[in-house]
Amino acid sequence: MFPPAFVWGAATAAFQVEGATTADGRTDSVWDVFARRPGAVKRGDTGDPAADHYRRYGEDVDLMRRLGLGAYRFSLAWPRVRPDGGAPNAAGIAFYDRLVDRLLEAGIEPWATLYHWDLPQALEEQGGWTSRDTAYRFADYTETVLARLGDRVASWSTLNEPWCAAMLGYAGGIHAPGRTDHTAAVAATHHLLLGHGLAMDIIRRHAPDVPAGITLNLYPVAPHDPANAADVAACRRIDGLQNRLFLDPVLRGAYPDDLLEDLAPFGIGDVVRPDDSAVIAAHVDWLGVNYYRDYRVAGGPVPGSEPAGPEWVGAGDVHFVPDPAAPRTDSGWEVQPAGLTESLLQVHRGYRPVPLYITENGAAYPDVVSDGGEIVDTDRVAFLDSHLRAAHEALAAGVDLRGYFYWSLLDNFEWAEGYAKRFGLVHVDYATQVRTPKRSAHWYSRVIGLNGLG
Ligand code: GBH
Repeated sequence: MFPPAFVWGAATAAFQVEGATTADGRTDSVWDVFARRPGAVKRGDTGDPAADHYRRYGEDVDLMRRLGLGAYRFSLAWPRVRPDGGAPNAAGIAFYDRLVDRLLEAGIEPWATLYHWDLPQALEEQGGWTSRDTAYRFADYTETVLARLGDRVASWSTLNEPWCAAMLGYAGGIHAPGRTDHTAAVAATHHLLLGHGLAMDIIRRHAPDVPAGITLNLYPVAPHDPANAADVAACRRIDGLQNRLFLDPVLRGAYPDDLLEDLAPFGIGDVVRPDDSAVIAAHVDWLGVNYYRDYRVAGGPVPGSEPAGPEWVGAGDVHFVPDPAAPRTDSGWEVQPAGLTESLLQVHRGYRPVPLYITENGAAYPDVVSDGGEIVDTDRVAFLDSHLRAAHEALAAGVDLRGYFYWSLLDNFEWAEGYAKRFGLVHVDYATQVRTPKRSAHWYSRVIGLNGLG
């Protein structure tokens, strides 16, 4: 059993589900432009049609209600709300107005994320997140959203996974805007966090009673050989870049000293101004943890390992070591439920007390259709079951865990992987846009009804 007020939800993100990328005044985001770059996204997939959620949100809310979801975590598209990062666009904001009202009518809490990676392309052309000014433009956008929806949203999140936006987008070249410049990625990291802090202040002014926080993707990191000093050092660096670079400024008020040193050659000292740390450390009411897998790392090559890619800025010689015993999802990621307990404990033990939500956890699996037409995704059911047990273990260890959001409600645009990787509880036939709840949806619905695993 989970605690009585535990929040059960599912998540999506604007660019991954909405489609309708030119409707009602929306302009290009960095992802529209990146997806048109040959080779950037598998099979040349783009943000259209996605799950056509922009037009089918009513049907989707009905589906959520039938599944018994208590909350729906979605993001707003900045280029709908302020096209080109410029003036507010009433027609674009109106979509979120309709969505929020519909959710409230259905008795589902709207959990809104302000930024899930779809920066207006016009702002990227002025430097994007490498420019300090973008943090202030994000604050302006936040102001527009809060003025309209502040009172009706149940919980606000500023950013989703700034690590991905900064490191995969500006250093790894894997995500939009597809840059491969380590100095740019460090500047982007800081300006995203600054934008978070500025946005928190605006949320407080418009919606002082509504809880607000930030969502980070956390991964527990372990040394391949704990007795090997190079492996231990590699572990410190990867844990630093992935977890502490974001957790520390938000929850402790300063970047860790070891990272300031590791990132000095990439200009961290040039972008951080003395007053920024107080802005970034604005009080958050909760921290969102997105959990997918864990990492084992070595300080040099070991059999079966892969060298760290360019997104690991300043990590030096690091190799990621697979666990041959772990099952894998369709994305090739190891299924490591114990890592979820560990990530939650890392925050619980290492930082000030803060309520935690699992804002994403999920897996891609190919659909298996049975004779009766049912999508029998037993792998996903097993994934959910093991991760919910891991979440429950964290609760038993004293972690203040308040809710769980499955990623994702619907099959959707899985970024550089396009539509081939399906994370949904609900299958989407992209040709007809017909929605079919998979076996996992029914299984999850039962868990919600029982408030436990039974
Ligand atoms: C989350 O990111 C996102 O918030 C969500 O939008 C996404 O659909 C979901 O996970 C599933 O991926 O790093 O080289 O392996 C989690 C972090 C970042 C993990 C992109 C997969 C793929 C490129 N994800 N990453 S790589």
